[in-house]
Amino acid sequence: MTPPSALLTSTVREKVSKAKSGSCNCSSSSSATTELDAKIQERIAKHPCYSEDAHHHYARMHVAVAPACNIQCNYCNRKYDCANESRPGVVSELLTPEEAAHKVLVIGGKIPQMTVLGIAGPGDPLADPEKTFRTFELIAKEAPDIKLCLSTNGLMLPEYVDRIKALNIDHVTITINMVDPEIGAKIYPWIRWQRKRITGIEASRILHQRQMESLDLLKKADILCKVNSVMIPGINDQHLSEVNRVIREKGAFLHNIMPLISAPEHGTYFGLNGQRGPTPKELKALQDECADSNMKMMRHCRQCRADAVGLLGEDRSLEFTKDKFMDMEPEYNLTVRQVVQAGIEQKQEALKEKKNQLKPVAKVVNSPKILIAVATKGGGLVNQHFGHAKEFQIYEVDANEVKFVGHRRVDHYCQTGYGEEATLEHIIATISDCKAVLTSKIGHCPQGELQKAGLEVVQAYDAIDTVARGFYSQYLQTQVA
Ligand code: CLF
Ligand code: SF4
Repeated sequence: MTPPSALLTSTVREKVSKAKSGSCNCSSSSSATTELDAKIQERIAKHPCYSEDAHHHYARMHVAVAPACNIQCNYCNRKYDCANESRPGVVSELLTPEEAAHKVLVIGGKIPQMTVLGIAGPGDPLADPEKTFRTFELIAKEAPDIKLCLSTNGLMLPEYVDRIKALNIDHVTITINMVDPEIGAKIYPWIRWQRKRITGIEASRILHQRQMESLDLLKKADILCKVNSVMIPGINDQHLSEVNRVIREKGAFLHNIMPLISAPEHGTYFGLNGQRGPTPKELKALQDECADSNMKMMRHCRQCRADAVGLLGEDRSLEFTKDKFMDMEPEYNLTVRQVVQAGIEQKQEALKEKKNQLKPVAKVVNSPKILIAVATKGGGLVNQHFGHAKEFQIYEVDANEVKFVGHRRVDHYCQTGYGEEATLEHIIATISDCKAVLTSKIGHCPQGELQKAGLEVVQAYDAIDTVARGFYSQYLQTQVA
């Protein structure tokens, strides 16, 4: 079989390499600023975590090649995946770099809209740098159009920024939960540093210094940096706006504040001690506060597993377990992938145009804001049956915009082919602050129950923006009447 890399002409290689590395030269003129924005847009356009729009269309995958960790977080049990990028209690299947590369080539063929390969555990990728970098090297060689992405706690990052740059890894996430070591001491009981185990406030002081140094070096190297922060009520919730200020000043590109997920069965220090996570309302309030400071906030994170595959809202990892993917032939083909992705770009353009047409000519002042819940399988459309939704995307709507503000997980209503009453009650409780549910189809019974609970039901198959604006106009009329 022709190796996929041999399918590339040198021109394509050059283009791919430029798109992957990006380049931005700072300048104070406004045309340069626009150009800079355009260049950054190009770098994030197909990254489902760095671009909210991309997450409706493009998929990512993770390979679990790095099991070791060099710190202890109080929300982590090392029997499971790194909780800095994953939902607690999840165990991923560990792979060698060669197995991981094979998996990427298989999935790159089967899911041509898979544009990003991330390494996010199951431990810290830089506590096991050789496995991590060997994997990246293999993939960079065989699948040059796939963006490489790394997530780390930052302790060892300063040592590897040059290597990261040399490999064209253009997206790096650091989990930063504090900029004050006294607060850090309540989150991190120890770190392993220079072959010693350091505890107490000294551990957090070292971690903090290394994270700050990492931010500076990434900025200097022009690598886009996302910061993840775990919101822990009573410990760092009041402090995260300060973290936001510091990372913004240090040039981080995006801030992802994630809720602590904590339960006794996860066996973590916080779980066993009854530490609660934030409510959706508390999380949104903090994200809104940080967004007001002009920082780009990520609100569509799904806290995915270290072997996640698919669009962010879906998880196809079970289709590609090791026993299955090792028997599959790689079908990666750059030309096919480019054709499929060009089709997606056209659809995105059409949606954007439709959205722009619906925008009011001038900003409407004092327009009331409402929340709506959307059942979607992706593509920026209302296109999912109510009973099949495992999550609802939440949008804040007013006369000016339809803004994605988060998602809420639910158990799907039609689990056995019939509606489950208890599940419906839970769904209603989860989205009770919304004014409407937008879905492609819904049965009479759940529709009636939702209406009784004060939620309007809109059945449509169209762009989310269009359906949401249509509902909003009707809603305003009922308010006037
Ligand atoms: Fe993976 Fe993370 Fe890269 Fe995305 S995930 S390494 S930046 S490709 Fe994304 Fe998943 Fe949230 Fe992470 S939704 S947990 S932010
Ligand atoms: Fe766990 Fe990740 Fe923290 Fe390591 S960095 S202790 S793997 S959550």
